[in-house]
Amino acid sequence: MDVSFVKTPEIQQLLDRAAGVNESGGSPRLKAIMRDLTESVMELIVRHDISESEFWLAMKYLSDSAGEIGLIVPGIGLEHFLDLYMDAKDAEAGLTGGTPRTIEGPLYVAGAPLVEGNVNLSVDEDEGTTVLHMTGHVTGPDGEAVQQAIVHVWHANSKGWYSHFDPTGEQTPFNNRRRIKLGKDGRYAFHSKQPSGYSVPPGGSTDQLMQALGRHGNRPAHVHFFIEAPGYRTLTTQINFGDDPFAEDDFAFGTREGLLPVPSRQGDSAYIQFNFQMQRAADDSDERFSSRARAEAEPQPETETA
Ligand code: MBD
Ligand code: FE
Repeated sequence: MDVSFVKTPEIQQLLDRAAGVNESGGSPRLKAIMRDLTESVMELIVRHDISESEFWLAMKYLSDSAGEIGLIVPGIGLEHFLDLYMDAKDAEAGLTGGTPRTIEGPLYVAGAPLVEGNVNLSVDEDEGTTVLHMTGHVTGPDGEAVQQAIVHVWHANSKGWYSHFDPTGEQTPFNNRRRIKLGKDGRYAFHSKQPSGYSVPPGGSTDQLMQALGRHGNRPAHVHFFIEAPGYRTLTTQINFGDDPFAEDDFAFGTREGLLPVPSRQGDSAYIQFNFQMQRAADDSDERFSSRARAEAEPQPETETA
């Protein structure tokens, strides 16, 4: 059958009623979006002649995978699409320059210790891994040192697990997570136990989907950042290790040109020198974080910082 079946009066009336189009209450914006969403699903059903059994299999997948939505969204390219869309809107508005944004991912935890100086991120034992030393500065559009910057940094351990989300339960709450308060020179420096790449939980919903698509669920080793400072646009980004086997094949599409430094390796140490450039905020909302729901943990008493 042809997709135009969805455009018949009977289906169009069904869509109007289901989306509350002629009801006075509710949100007009949500009505419009819901109507388009439902209509798109109907068109998919017809275009691919989806059977009742296939449809309910998909619904079961959706309900079973609720806990992995934060992984499925990057895995199917939607989180990267949001970045591309924001970039395109920025370009249209003449807003270019600075460090590229890239996906946040689902593993940030608010409340990490606020520290200063050359910071150690890794509190827990993590045997056999290299020490990563990362340094650089944070400047604005004119090359000025950004004042009062806070660099939120988080990464996995050598097993690819993030504290707070580690199924082995072996990490303390903020291992490999800190908020670094920068001085007037806008310079940052930290060292930590070098992360390994991330893999989606074996056998989980994301893994099942990736396998069914003939794909894998691996990310290269990477380090996440939020950088915030008064007067500047909050930057969400990450660096991925340019020498990782998955550097060119990230399942989450988070690797971008300009964000793939190759560490300089000497003995048991790896060094990355990376400078960030922020854009100026046009208004208050630019300075804020997006309102995405994020994990939160109790701020910890100050731990060692060197
Ligand atoms: C990660 O560590 C990550 O950064 C992303 C984007 C998705 C899954 C796991
Ligand atoms: Fe990550």
